[in-house]
Amino acid sequence: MRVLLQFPGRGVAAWREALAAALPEATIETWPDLRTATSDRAVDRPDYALVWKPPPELFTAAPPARAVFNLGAGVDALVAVPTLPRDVPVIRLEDAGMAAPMAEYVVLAVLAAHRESRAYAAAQREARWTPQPRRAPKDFGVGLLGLGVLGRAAAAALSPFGFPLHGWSRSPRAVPGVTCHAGAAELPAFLARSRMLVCLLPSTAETRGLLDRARLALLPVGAEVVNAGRGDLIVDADLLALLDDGHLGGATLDVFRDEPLPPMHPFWHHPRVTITPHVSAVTDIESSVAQVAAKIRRLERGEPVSGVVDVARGY
Ligand code: NDP
Ligand code: OXD
Repeated sequence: MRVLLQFPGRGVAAWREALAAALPEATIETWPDLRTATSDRAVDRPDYALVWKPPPELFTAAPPARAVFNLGAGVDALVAVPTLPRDVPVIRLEDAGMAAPMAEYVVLAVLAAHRESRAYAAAQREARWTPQPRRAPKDFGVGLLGLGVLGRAAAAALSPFGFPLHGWSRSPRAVPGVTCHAGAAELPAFLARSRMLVCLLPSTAETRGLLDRARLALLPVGAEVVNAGRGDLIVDADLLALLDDGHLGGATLDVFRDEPLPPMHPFWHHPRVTITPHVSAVTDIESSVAQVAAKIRRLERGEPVSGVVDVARGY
């Protein structure tokens, strides 16, 4: 079995080592070394390609015969590659060690907002002793945009704190402890209940720009937004306008339209924006490789696998 591995930067060595240990029966080639070694000669089709943000020429030169594996949970970059083969399944990572850290990130942001950490940080800078009134968790609704692998993990991690939990998905879902909403028609009611809005949606044709001024304005006054899905789900200027006019209380952002976030972007110095550099759930190589290797073995036995992407739908 031949596996082609591509990962930008120097990280490819660690992926290769883990893959060789998990799948000793495979011959592993890496991109772009394969291209360099074969120059203009035709390359035998690899059985599987494991990729993260691949260049289009990878699929032209070495289209995989059995499957493409995305080395991340979000497939927005991959499905945008015009040469992505249409005759083999595209399979994404599911959790693979990301759900627990994502749940931590969400809990941290929600508790910080509930316990008024922005107000206390501002008071401390001015040496002001200003106790804020206690807010009951039951009055602090948390809305989860996206009830997939990560949204459900965040909901489970939030459940002990007593916040009313709401969720929104494309198709109707039943998640224990969560009042579930689905589809565009139910979005306004969901937003109106979200004192804290946590965005864990994929970036697709339907979700890009979803959080614009009109929708963000449906959140209760003082609401905070967490975005750990993708940067283009939010219209940056609309978020800033609602922070500045006092409708929104704060934003915790892990993902951005341009990454790294450009030095001149107004998010950097906004007093009520907290920024992390796309680290809420970093891909864990060992768990990811174990998951991919297990799925390759299932495919080799002719068995179905989970995590197959609907390329037309975009996730
Ligand atoms: P899943 O595919 O498991 O879940 C996606 C959820 O979004 C589903 O509930 C889906 O609805 C919902 N959804 C998709 N489109 C729409 C729509 N048009 N309207 C309403 N709901 C919609 O993905 P994961 O939970 O694994 O990951 C979510 C995203 O998180 C990834 O796509 C990626 O962008 C991001 N991510 C960010 C990381 C980071 O470090 N910041 C790390 C990993 C992922 P339905 O249930 O009906 O299918
Ligand atoms: C992913 C990510 O999608 O790291 O896996 O953002």
